[in-house]
Amino acid sequence: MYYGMPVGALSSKIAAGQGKPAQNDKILTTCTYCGTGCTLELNIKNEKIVGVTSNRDAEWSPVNKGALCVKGRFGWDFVNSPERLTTPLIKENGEFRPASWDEALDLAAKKLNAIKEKYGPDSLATFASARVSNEENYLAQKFARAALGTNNIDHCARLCHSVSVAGIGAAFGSGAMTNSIEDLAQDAACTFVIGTNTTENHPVIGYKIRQNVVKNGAKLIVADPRRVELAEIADVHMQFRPGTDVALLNGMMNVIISEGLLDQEFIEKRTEGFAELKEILEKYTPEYSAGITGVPAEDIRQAARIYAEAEAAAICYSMGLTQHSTGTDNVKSVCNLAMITGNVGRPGTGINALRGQNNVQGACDMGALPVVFTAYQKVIDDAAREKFEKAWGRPLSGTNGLTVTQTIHAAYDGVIKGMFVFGENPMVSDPDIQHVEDALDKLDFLLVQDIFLTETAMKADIVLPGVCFAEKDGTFTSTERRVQRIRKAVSAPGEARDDWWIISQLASRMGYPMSYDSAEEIFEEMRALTPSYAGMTYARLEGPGLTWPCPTEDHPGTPILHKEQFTRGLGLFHALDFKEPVELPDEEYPFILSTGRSLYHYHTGSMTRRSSGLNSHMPENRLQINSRTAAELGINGNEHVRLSTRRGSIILQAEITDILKDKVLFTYFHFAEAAANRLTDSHALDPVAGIPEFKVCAANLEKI
Ligand SMILES: Nc1nc2c(c(=O)[nH]1)N[C@H]1C(S)=C(S)[C@@H](COP(=O)(O)OP(=O)(O)OC[C@H]3O[C@@H](n4cnc5c(=O)[nH]c(N)nc54)[C@H](O)[C@@H]3O)O[C@H]1N2
Ligand SMILES: Nc1nc2c(c(=O)[nH]1)N[C@H]1C(S)=C(S)[C@@H](COP(=O)(O)OP(=O)(O)OC[C@H]3O[C@@H](n4cnc5c(=O)[nH]c(N)nc54)[C@H](O)[C@@H]3O)O[C@H]1N2
Ligand code: SF4
Ligand SMILES: [Mo]
Repeated sequence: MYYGMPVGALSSKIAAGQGKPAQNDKILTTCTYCGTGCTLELNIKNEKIVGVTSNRDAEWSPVNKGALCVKGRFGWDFVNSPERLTTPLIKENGEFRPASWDEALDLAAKKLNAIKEKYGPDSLATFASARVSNEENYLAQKFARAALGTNNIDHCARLCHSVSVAGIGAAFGSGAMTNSIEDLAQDAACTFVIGTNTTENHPVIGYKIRQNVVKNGAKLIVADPRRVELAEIADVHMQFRPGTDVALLNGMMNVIISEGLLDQEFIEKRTEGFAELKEILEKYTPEYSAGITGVPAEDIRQAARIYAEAEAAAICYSMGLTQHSTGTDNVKSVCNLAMITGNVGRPGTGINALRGQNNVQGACDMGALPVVFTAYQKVIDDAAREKFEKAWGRPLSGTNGLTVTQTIHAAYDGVIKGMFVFGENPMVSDPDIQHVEDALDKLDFLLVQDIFLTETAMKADIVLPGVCFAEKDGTFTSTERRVQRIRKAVSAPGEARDDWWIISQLASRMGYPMSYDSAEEIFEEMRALTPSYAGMTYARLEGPGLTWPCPTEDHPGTPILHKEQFTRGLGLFHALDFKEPVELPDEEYPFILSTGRSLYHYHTGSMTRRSSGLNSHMPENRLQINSRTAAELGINGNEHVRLSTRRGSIILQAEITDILKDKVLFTYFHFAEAAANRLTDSHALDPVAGIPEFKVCAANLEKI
């Protein structure tokens, strides 16, 4: 028996496992939604998924031990949707018509080759996908580099944790979550949650953090402009002005230094650059930080003390920290905080960048990024390039490629002429959708490979039908760097084919032969080129999977990074001054607008809006408005309002709530017909990693 459909209380968001061993009609696999990496059993009857159960056995369910959130438990009916793509589609006179695989693949190969010949390989770009497997991402970047001949490949990590790869990379030498999820469940004496709405967006991790507080008495600090669910049980909730994270963190570090709460030994033995940090922190007294952030100075003091005095303190963060024009600084700043208190390299400590998508960690590890091959081997490094040239039998470009955001601007400017969008939906997820649409309209050729005819696929010249997680074999890498299997449970609809098959066919028809019989064969090729995955095999991944680095076949994997020393040797402090967000409120646009997620929907909604159980909980977009703001504008409740920025405007339902402060607004980006990204800015970017400032822009609100 399930513990009922979710109705809001946390307990019902997490349904407990059934504890039965998997039977023949239950296929164990890994969840396709968030990066937590829960395992689940797809229940199959007459070749169709009829339900999801889970297994409590830690051997088969190492992360969630049978617990699942509503998306894992109920978000599977999209698989059976009649709207799935079942044949290739070719656009003629503005209309799609079904086509055979031969016709569609030959035409796509011809079009891509023609652009390559006429304008050169760097006029082509690929968006890979954090939703698909490691094997498929490995092939996508091999396709971009060896078949198209360019490093123009990137994916949604750009919009997500690109600043973590840059920021933690600069401070520690390796830009991934440092500790394990289990650490947060039992070893952390204090958890500092900054810019992650964990109970909605990584619900099983949120549940563990909560249990650690309620059962083990761990301390909890929350920094979020909204009173998110974890704030209700926090020792301190710092409800600050969006975009002022560096000022808040500097304030906490100022207290830690002035009250002598730092870990002198750790700083001396394991880090460099402390003197510069200390100097800049002098002006960030709690009173000074309070002036910028709006958090009472006494709360900043209390948070600093709780974090610094804990035996082991973990920091968890996600998009609230990263999606800013100062995203890289924000990430470096939490690294500073962890290092001055010696909270790295031990159980229950660390910088836990909660990676968003089911396989975003893997897509990065596989080199679906414009500057690196697999395992972050740089394309500008001659030795690395030679290694891949030898393995792939092609000369490769040593010029860094374009990011997602640069690619859209380059298409708009006519520099990018052809694009292959594989498992992404930028017409809903990228900033300033009007600009995205104008850019895509300028392309000579757009190829989209998806499981649905998405808003982006509608703009394509050719659409190729891939298959979803339930229909294929492969591996996903979760936020804690755990590589786990996905297993084929049902057949693909119609003529839809494995994504890796489609990419190899396309490459071969372009004149770069690729031939594989299985996902495992691709995994074997990948691990031979990828030091951190070298010791993994499908056989070893049966059971609880393995965490990287796992360099040899007898290596047990590495749950905690930077134990004895940092990947870069010494940890590096960065002296950071607070910088304001790019667009601040003014007379014309007097509100701060932030955008993000709901428990019931996932991103551009291509899957969750086709899952009736989930969609019924939130069928349309909403705008969270504080009651004072609402009263001033005469907005009384359940009514539609117009929300505008300098980019555009949308109409959506008002939700009056005091979980956020006066003058701050929050909306969701799941709804194409009232898309938050009509409003966001494609020019306000982090200068290092290029992430857009999705969390702050200036907006106006009107009653209609
Ligand atoms: N249900 C669901 N789960 C998901 C997803 C989904 O679409 N739906 N997506 C997945 C993906 S890819 C990702 S990346 C994660 C994202 O997971 P989260 O980061 O948890 O999601 P968000 O809702 O974008 O933002 C988190 C919080 O940041 C706060 N915030 C806003 N501005 C600021 C600020 O200036 N500073 C700070 N510190 N906080 C701020 C918001 O109030 C919000 O509570 O979720 C993953 N899980
Ligand atoms: N305003 C605003 N915008 C945001 C954010 C925000 O907080 N605010 N967050 C950003 C973040 S963190 C992220 S990660 C991005 C996400 O942006 P996207 O990655 O564009 O969003 P998804 O909806 O996950 O798109 C994945 C696509 O892959 C398809 N798909 C799923 N499985 C498969 C498969 O197995 N094979 C194939 N071929 N296709 C498949 C789905 O149908 C869907 O169309 O959005 C970003 N955009
Ligand atoms: S917490 Fe994430 S991985 Fe686990 S069931 Fe929910 S969506 Fe899936
Ligand atoms: Mo994300």
